[in-house]
Amino acid sequence: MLVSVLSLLAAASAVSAQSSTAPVVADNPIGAKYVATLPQKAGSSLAGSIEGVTAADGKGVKFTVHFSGLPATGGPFMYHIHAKPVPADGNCTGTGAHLDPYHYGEEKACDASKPEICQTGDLSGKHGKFDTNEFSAEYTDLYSATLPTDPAFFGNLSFVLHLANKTRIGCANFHMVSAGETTSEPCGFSTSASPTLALPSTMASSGYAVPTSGSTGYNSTVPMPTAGKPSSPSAPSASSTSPVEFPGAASKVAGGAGALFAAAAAAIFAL
Ligand SMILES: *[C@@H]1O[C@H](CO)[C@@H](O)[C@H](O)[C@H]1NC(C)=O
Ligand SMILES: *[C@@H]1O[C@H](CO)[C@@H](O)[C@H](O)[C@H]1NC(C)=O
Ligand SMILES: *[C@@H]1O[C@H](CO)[C@@H](O)[C@H](O)[C@H]1NC(C)=O
Ligand SMILES: *[C@@H]1O[C@H](CO)[C@@H](O)[C@H](O)[C@H]1NC(C)=O
Ligand SMILES: [Cu+2]
Repeated sequence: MLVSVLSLLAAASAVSAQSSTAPVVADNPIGAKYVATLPQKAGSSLAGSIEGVTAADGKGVKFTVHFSGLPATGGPFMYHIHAKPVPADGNCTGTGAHLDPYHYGEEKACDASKPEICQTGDLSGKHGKFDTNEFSAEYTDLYSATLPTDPAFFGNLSFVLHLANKTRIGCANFHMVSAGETTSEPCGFSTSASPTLALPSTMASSGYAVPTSGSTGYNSTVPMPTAGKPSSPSAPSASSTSPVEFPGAASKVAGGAGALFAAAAAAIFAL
């Protein structure tokens, strides 16, 4: 009996890690700005940057994207926010998978007409790939966060530029230009905004960069806004591959998991 209860609970918790819809992030700090710039590599003309600024009324993030010097073949090119920063050695593989706090997964392509179910980090899936030597775009992504306590926060992460076959041809870390100002301060906590904290944009790294002697120019100890310790929900952990559960996930699967939980609970009471 106990065994069957445990297996029911295991099945239920597996179901609760299922994907859920990304909410529109409506409380981003006004004026918050993060920038990531690809470093110049010897022998490569590839250049680019992504800037993310809190969009109007704190709803979503306005991204300004520039790339140039793309190879003549290998497109269409894709770019994403990844779940981990670029490591000190500059190896883009170290950025892990895409930022995907609501567990859409890697298997299904993003349907741009349903951006709320895509991986929050799949910027080119939601807003367009490109197949040109140069590319510029500006758009608002409603599911990205400049609020450090939001699961879709990207300010301490990275972006990766890929060939169509997923080869990572460049990556860079986001750095804070401004933490912005929160309009409301629930429970007296403040994000102690530092509106004009400028960080050198050269503090970025890319995959397979030849290490220059002396310094890598990269420093992973980026000052981040410390907006107090969020108690919930947790952001995706960089060091863990196990799925993070979010409150929304469980309610989305009320039919499956809820029924299983009910069955399990009933079984426990029957013991
Ligand atoms: C990806 O495409 C590039 C350019 O077409 C090619 O040079 C490279 O070998 C491909 N990599 C893989 C893993 O298929
Ligand atoms: C980058 O990291 C991956 C995975 O850790 C490893 O397989 C690969 O050899 C590394 N590449 C370089 C150039 O160090
Ligand atoms: C990024 O910042 C958030 C909020 O402070 C934190 O929860 C998360 O662990 C950080 N991620 C990384 C990869 O440092
Ligand atoms: C990075 O910053 C930390 C703290 O400011 C410092 O101790 C460290 O030496 C720096 N590393 C590099 C590579 O600049
Ligand atoms: Cu990617």
